[in-house]
Amino acid sequence: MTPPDAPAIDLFAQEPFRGERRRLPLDPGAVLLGGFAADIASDLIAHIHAIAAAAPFRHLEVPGGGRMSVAMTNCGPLGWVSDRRGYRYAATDPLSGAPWPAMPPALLALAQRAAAEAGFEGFVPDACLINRYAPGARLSLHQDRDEAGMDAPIVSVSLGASAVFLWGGQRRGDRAGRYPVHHGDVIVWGGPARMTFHGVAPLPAAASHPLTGACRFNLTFRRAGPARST
Ligand code: MD6
Ligand code: FE
Repeated sequence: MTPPDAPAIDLFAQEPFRGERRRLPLDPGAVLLGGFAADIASDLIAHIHAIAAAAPFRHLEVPGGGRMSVAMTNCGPLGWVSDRRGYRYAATDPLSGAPWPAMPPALLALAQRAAAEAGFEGFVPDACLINRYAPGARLSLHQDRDEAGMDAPIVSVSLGASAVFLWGGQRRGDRAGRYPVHHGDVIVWGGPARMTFHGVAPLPAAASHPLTGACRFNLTFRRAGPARST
C-alpha cells in the first residue's frame, strides 16, 4: 500500500480523542478502549502482512450475489467465510484447502487483555477475522450471529487509517451512533450487548495513515466454536 504523494486531507484531525487512552462506554456490556493496542500496533500490522502472505485477502461472495467491498482473511483455528451458500466458520481456507495460519500469540494475548479490561475474564477466541478497508469500503449494519456460543464477547481492533464505527441497537431499525475509531483503538462488546447491530461507514477517499497508506485494517476476535473444556 503506497501512501499518496500529496498529503491527504485528514478528516479526523479535529477529532479530540484521537489516539488518546480513554474508556468510552457505548452500552452496558460494550466499551471503546481508546489507544488500548497503540503500543503494539505496528507489530500487529507486521503479523497481518505475514498472515496475508499465506492466506491472501479476498473479496468474499455474499449469498445474495456480488462481493463484499471489504477484503478479508483469517487466522486461528476457525475462519469466517461467506459464499453463495451463506456465512459460516471453516477450519480451512477455501482458496487453498489448508488450515488458516495460526493465531500469533501476540494477537491472542491482546484480545484476552482487552476482554478482561472490559470485564470479560477468561476469553478464549478461536477465530480472528482480518478485514482490510480501502477508500469506499464499508460494512452495513449487522449482528454477529454465526458463532456457536453467544456467551463470549467480541473484540475488535482498529489499525491504520481512521474510520467511523456504527453502533446501533438491538433492532435493525434502531438509530446508530457514529464513533471515530483510530489506529490502536479497541472495541469490546458482549453480555447484554453481544447481539447489538454494528457496522463501519464507508472509508473516506482521503483516508491515510503512515503505516498503512489509504488502508484500514481490523482484527475481530470471536469464539466461534463450542467452548473447549479445560
Ligand atoms: C470491522 N467487522 O471491520 C467490524 N462482522 O470493524 C465486523 O463487524 C464483521 O467484518 C461480521 C462478519 C464480518 C465482519
Ligand atoms: Fe460484525
